[in-house]
Amino acid sequence: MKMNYGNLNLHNIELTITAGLKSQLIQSSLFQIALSGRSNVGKSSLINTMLGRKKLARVSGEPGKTITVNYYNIDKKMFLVDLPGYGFASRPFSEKEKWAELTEAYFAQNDALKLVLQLVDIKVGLTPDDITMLEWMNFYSVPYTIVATKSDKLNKTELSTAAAALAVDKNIRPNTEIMLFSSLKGYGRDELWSVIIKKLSK
Ligand SMILES: Nc1nc2c(ncn2[C@@H]2O[C@H](COP(=O)(O)OP(=O)(O)OP(=O)(O)O)[C@@H](O)[C@H]2O)c(=O)[nH]1
Ligand SMILES: [Mg+2]
Repeated sequence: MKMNYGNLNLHNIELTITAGLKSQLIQSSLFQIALSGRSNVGKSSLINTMLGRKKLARVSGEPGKTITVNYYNIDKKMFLVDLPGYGFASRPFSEKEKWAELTEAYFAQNDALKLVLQLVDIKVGLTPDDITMLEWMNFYSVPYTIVATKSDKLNKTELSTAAAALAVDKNIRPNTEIMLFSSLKGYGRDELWSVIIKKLSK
């Protein structure tokens, strides 16, 4: 498993904070790459795959349990930030409120945020909540790339059809990169790291 990308040494990683309160959000100039997506889309699995660890980020059977912003410090050079998942229709209203409050606070005046990796389950496609999230990022000019997760669930033909549909979807900013990813198979890892490294060196 490759553990060096650019000048990042992936052996040097720590979960700095699991922030459940606005006051715990990190105010630092260290670059941030954030992961956004609905509960169960595969955010934690992607973090484990990207960082080359099996159990650093908790992979949950039950979605939407903890509403926290998790900051992973990568070799003291950047943060990979796991944002709380959305789309938990059956969860209580108080949780949705907490999600909105924390997420809005995270995005507010965050100059350190270089890119959002917007995760979309390739088999499910865009959900209404994904569309709301995209509209919001479009409006605020937040830079994002689409990462199609669980790509192992489709065969080659289905995969190219689904990716082509995303590429022309009007909810996604024109010319947005659509990256295919699978934590199960480990593919897309090198490609995603090269996107991150490119952003960091800008
Ligand atoms: N087939 C397949 N399953 C995956 C993949 N990535 C994640 N999963 C499964 O999807 C489920 C949710 O994965 P998580 O990584 O916990 O998803 P999450 O987005 O972090 O979910 P929350 O933390 O609840 O918001 C788990 O059962 C994973 O095993 C993948 O690449 N392929
Ligand atoms: Mg998770």
